[in-house]
Amino acid sequence: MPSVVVVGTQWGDEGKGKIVDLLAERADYVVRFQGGNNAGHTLVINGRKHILHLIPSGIFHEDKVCLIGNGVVVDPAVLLQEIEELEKSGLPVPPGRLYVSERAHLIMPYHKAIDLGREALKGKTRIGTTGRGIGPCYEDKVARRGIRVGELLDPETFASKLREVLEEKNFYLEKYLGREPLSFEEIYETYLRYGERLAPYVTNVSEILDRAHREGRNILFEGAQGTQLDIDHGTYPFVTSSNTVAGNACAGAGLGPTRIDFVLGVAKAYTTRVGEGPFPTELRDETGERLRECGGEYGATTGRPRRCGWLDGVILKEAARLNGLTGLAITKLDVLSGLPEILFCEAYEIEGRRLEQTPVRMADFQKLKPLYRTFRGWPESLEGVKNFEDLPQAAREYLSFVENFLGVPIVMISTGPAREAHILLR
Ligand code: 2SA
Ligand code: MG
Repeated sequence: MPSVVVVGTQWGDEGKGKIVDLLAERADYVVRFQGGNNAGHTLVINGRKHILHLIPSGIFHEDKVCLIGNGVVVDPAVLLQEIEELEKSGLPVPPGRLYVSERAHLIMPYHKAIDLGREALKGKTRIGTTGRGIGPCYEDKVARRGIRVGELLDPETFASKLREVLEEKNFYLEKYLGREPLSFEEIYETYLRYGERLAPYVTNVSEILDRAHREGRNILFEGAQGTQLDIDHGTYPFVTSSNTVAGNACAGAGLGPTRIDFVLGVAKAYTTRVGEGPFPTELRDETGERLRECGGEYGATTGRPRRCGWLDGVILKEAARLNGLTGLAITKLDVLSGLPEILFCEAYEIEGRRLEQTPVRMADFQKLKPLYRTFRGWPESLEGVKNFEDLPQAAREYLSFVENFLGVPIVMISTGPAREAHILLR
């Protein structure tokens, strides 16, 4: 496994954190390449629950180097707090174990204020963002007025950029969103202190990766969110503000596409979504509630209850195509235990026509009907199952169908939250 990219195939929360944690055992470097602290990876290690938002999950393996790439948007307060909390729980995070790209963009207090202010103003038409300032930060990056981590280390550059940008932001906050203007001095002082503390971690991540690749090291790219939240390919505008597809591992970390060997897609055995936006296989009934309760489907970042539904083959096929998946990891199979039957969406129907891909216009989603294939459920618990052959027959039938439908081999199955609860297939 030289370089592997792990991505979510649905709307995030597929259980990527656990898969990355397992793969990290064989990796030398674990890299985040997009998103920010809108991600939340929950890991259960030795019975203890840890939630990471910015630091790659590889941090729990002591000999790995964790990298935050240029494509990530970094809230320095969150990053420092995460480092502190890990250290408090007995896990030191010295520079050398963690590096942050000097080219990553900083999430500033006005990004959060704008994110929250806009969502409040939109009311019913809101996106349902995580409120972490992700979108406004990426906007500034693309508009070429963002402030990068490297600039925080030079007080003069930082002051002049902040002064210029803040004038515009305060105008927008006050006049358009009806919010209080933010103080230059306060932000400046606070962020300079962040900068001092982060300085030893800041470096050129692309160079580290290039060297690692030349030395034949194993690199693991940890995607955040999921394919249907991709800014280009997802259910726009109900998406996040970065490219979540595997291709962005290269741009977001500074490594060329010829350096990637394997793309692993993570799919939950059913579907969930948090926030607003279309969700064709959503279950607004008891089965949906049962999935939420049994699966503990509450956001790791915001605690919001996740919407739940059947597995959607249409979006999984899109994920296989958009990411060029070489393998699939199925998570939370155990949550389906005890359901009398299990439905799988093979295609959609719209105005009497069969549709094999997601529509481009939001209005069309309202007219969709999922076309389901029904599978037998299984009553058995999957606890302790370590081989595919030992799964209940109905579970094997379901998985084999999914594998053939997508034309992507299932390489791993997760059967519970603990590190040990998984089956390796190849
Ligand atoms: P944003 O904040 O601008 O990225 O929000 C835009 C949309 O993207 C969705 N989004 C997510 N969906 C699922 N999981 C995410 N991460 C957290 C987690 C979510 C949480 O891992 O548990 O805890 O609530 C994530 N991040 C962004 C978001 O819901 C919007 O629909
Ligand atoms: Mg998550």
